[in-house]
Amino acid sequence: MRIAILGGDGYCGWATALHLSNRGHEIAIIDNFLRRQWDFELGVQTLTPIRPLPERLAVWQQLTGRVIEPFIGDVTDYDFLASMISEFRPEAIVHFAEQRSAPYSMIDRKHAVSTQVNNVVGTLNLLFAIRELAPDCHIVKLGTMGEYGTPNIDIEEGFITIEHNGRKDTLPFPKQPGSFYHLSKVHDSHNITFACKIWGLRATDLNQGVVYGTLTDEVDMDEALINRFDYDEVFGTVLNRFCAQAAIGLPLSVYGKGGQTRGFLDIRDTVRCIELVCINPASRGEFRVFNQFTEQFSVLELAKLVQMISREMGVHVEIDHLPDPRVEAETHYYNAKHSRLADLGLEPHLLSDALVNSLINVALRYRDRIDPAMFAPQVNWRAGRNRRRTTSMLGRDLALAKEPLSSSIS
Ligand code: NAD
Ligand code: USQ
Repeated sequence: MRIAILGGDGYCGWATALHLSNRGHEIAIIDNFLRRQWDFELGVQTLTPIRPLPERLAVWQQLTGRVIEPFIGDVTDYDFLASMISEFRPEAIVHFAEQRSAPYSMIDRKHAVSTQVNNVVGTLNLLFAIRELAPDCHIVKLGTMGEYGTPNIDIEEGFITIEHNGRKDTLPFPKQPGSFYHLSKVHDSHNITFACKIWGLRATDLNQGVVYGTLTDEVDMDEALINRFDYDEVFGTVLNRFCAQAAIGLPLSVYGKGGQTRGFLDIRDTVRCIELVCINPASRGEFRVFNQFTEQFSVLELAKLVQMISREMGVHVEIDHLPDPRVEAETHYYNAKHSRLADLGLEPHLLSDALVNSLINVALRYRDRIDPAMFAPQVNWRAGRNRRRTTSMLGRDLALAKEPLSSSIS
């Protein structure tokens, strides 16, 4: 298939692009390197030394003989997006190109606005461009399990059948997101549902859980293909942070009681899920929702797991309970359905299978690059304005995002 990966220089996008290319699909990567700019703005960097995109792609081509076509530009720039679609003519577009950090979106007004503008406008542009230029193209959109929040009932896959005053209907599952970032995904879901209904587009919304792991078969082929491993307080996800903390003997930073339970999946399953969804597309006019995760854990369970494995490796780490900087339930019911990807053939990897190789060993390998100052949570949900350290990029990032660097660097 011809598949365009929006956000293909990022964590999920890079691993997915390589996997699909390796499987024989024709791949284009679309990215404007906004994420690399956000790291610069915040003064943070991935633990792993990721290479510039042209270098990554050249190494991939040398190793496999496969070409991935880069289109460098901004998906919030309609003309750029439309020209990419006209030139590449994708059968599926996988949309990863959004600002994906909840803490980033909660820094202050400017960051909340730039997150929602980037995410909602990019997705709207995509819907209009597909309607105009490629109405048969399947949209594979990355949503998040965090759209649902933590209701005191089972979470269904996108829709719930309810009876009210003697009448019955199947309706979108209620959304109770926990950050302006998570809210942007809810807005996207509504816009996509509407576009499928009025224009007959085809779309799959993947409500993905927290992704972990660095290695996939493809990324592991060469050091130059290494993927991101974010551990800072803004972009670092919880398991990465615990493994990086363990690697330098710091206490694990559990927020509050640690009963916050989330769905998780291995990056090897992310890439597989995307292929399964692309080769089994939604029908015209259909808006599908799949919950994309494989196991659920509480934050405290994860901390205990990392502590236990570290002990087996000869390192003793403590578990700290820090005041929770977020507004979220610290203990709650959680039971989310996730059978639709398994029905398509997903055979999950388990965390027990990845924790040492894909996380702790990677953290140990690059431990000299760990900056302990990156762990302390500084973004607080209750504050309207956080004093998060940023560079002078702050006011410029949106303006830069509006100026495509060039339409292609092929
Ligand atoms: P990431 O930040 O590593 O990658 C996103 C990429 O998109 C970056 O390379 C960035 O430069 C690019 N981008 C952002 N805005 C853009 C724009 N306007 N135009 C062009 N490129 C743009 O994020 P990720 O972890 O790979 O996440 C990818 C997607 O998956 C996001 O939508 C995220 O919400 C979703 N998701 C991620 C996780 C996770 O645990 N990482 C979990 C659930 C859902
Ligand atoms: N947490 C800690 N200690 C830490 C960091 C986080 O206890 O040092 C807690 C948080 O309070 C939260 C949980 O761990 O309860 C998960 O936080 P996270 O930062 O790992 O993940 P989250 O903010 O939910 O966001 C990540 C991705 C996002 C994606 C989401 C999927 O950054 O793009 O949408 O996971 S989900 O969680 O299903 O919404």
